[in-house]
Amino acid sequence: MASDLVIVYHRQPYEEVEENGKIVFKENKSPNGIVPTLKGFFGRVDKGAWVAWKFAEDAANPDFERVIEIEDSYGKYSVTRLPLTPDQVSSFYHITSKEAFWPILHSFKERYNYDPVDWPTFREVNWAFAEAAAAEAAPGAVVWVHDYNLWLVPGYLRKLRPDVRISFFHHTPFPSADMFNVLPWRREIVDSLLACDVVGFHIPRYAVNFVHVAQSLLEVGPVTRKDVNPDFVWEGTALSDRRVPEAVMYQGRSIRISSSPVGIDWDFIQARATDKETRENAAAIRQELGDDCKLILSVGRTDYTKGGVQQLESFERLLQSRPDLHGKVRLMHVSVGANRSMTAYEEIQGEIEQVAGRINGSFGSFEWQPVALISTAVPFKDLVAYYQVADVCWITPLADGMNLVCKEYAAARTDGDGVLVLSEFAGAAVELSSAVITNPFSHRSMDTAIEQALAMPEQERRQRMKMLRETVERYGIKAWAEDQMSYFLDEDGDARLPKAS
Ligand code: GDG
Repeated sequence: MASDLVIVYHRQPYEEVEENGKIVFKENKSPNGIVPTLKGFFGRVDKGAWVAWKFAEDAANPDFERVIEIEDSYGKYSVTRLPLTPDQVSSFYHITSKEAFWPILHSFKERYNYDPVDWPTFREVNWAFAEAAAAEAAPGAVVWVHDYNLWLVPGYLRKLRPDVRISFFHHTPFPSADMFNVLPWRREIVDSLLACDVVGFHIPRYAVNFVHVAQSLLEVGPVTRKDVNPDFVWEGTALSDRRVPEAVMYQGRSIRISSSPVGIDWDFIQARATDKETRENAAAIRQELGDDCKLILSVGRTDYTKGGVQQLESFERLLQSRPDLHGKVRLMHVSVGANRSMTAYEEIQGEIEQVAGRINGSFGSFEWQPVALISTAVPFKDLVAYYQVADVCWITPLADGMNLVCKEYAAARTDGDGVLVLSEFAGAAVELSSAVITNPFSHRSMDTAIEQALAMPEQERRQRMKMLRETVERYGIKAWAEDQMSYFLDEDGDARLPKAS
């Protein structure tokens, strides 16, 4: 049956678990990550579909079904699983996406690696995603494509299915023209994105950058501009931008430009934060820490963009300059590698381990270990307990599309206490200006921010946390979802996909 909504996202929307020698599909209950939110849209349509990839060796199994029907708490939907060979995955994902696109998107020109890119393979894989989406979409359906590794899908899909409505959301930053135009495939990528009806970003700055890039490469027509939602606080950080482009004209078509920050599932985190197990867990962590020892928490994937090394170096300087803090502060640095096989991430993990080891070697004692470096994923319920205990949440990426950890921290602080120190180069800083905002490229800024956070009086902590919590609650995942859906209104103003009640 043709689908009204097709979501194209490289990851599968469920977990495959072996039970009694059989593979069963289990709902992925992880609240973090975008998958559950996207699946939430399936509850609004008669029929939804998802397109993801799967290793070809699994597909070689005679029982393999390319399209499977899933029924879970999100409704009924089908999943098309595109078999990709290990070489295709390595080429399209690990090399082209992670070694060429990722550094450019995050403005790390020096890490950009052009040489191993096999562009025909990237095209071929994107074509396969587009073909699968075209096969699933009902006439006039909405096809929602996610992230840069599928940049060419909109262009191919528009050719295959001129009738469908295409939306594309970027989860990463979108850089300036000087940076983006380093990519030799820049025109092809932008031409494909301009085949969309809507191109979405987290914050206005990325949308502005995209429009500049498009205008630098192609005949892109007048841009209408409007003031952003006045409830948002846009001033005061490196990424803030008060004006947002609304649409661009290209080849006679108008393409909407959306800027809408992804939020977190507030209700889910409130429920987790207030349940008995979490409370007990948090109390045990606090007891182990001791009353006069402060916990600084840092959580992020192991990635050079997340600024882990720079942060640990700042902590080292803090301990050098403030002997009075010895034994009185601990840093829990959670750095989990998602791409362990990649050299860039192995290198960064090695550097993190080296600095953490040096700090513990220089300052630690039998009773006190300044840095607890955690390199395996912490279960989310435990993470919420750590959020509740952490006196400071220290989130200092060098570049980050949004950053959900800082929002999760505020959501978990049902006690209204705690300090968030946040890099101005995280998209979240645009909304969360009541955090202690810091510039991770400056030693002075990093060092004063962490000292300020540790010394902050309770009244100020509570005032700032109140504002953070209000913002995070108001612009949660539901607000983002509604905003995204609002672009799919019919000409007469009716929503093609019914609004959530
Ligand atoms: C991309 C963009 C954008 C981390 N460690 C553990 C753990 N996590 C969870 C956090 C959070 C998620 O991972 C990380 O989310 P981020 O938003 O920080 O980062 P990316 O993975 O880089 O995501 C980013 C996002 O897309 C959404 O558009 O915000 O800028 O780069 O939810 O809680 N979760 C558990 N254990 C861990 O050890 N359970």
